[in-house]
Amino acid sequence: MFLPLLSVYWNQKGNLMAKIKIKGMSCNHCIMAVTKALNEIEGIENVKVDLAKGEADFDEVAPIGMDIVRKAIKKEGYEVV
Ligand SMILES: [Cu+2]
Repeated sequence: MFLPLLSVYWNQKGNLMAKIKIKGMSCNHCIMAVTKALNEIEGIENVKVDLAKGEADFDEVAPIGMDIVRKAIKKEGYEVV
């Protein structure tokens, strides 16, 4: 099962990019925690978190399971929506 994403697109370098919505982020610590959690997942690179939008963008260099992403985010105390 692959990640049902808010949006998936190819950037200028030809990498597959993904965007997910995350609930519960409120400060810089949250950005750091989410960024670290996502970067540790195999297949995810170049994580960028937008606190105001409650979104995270990243390169998807290999197929990523939604359950893995959900669990990693939940472990930090946030929720993928
Ligand atoms: Cu915070």
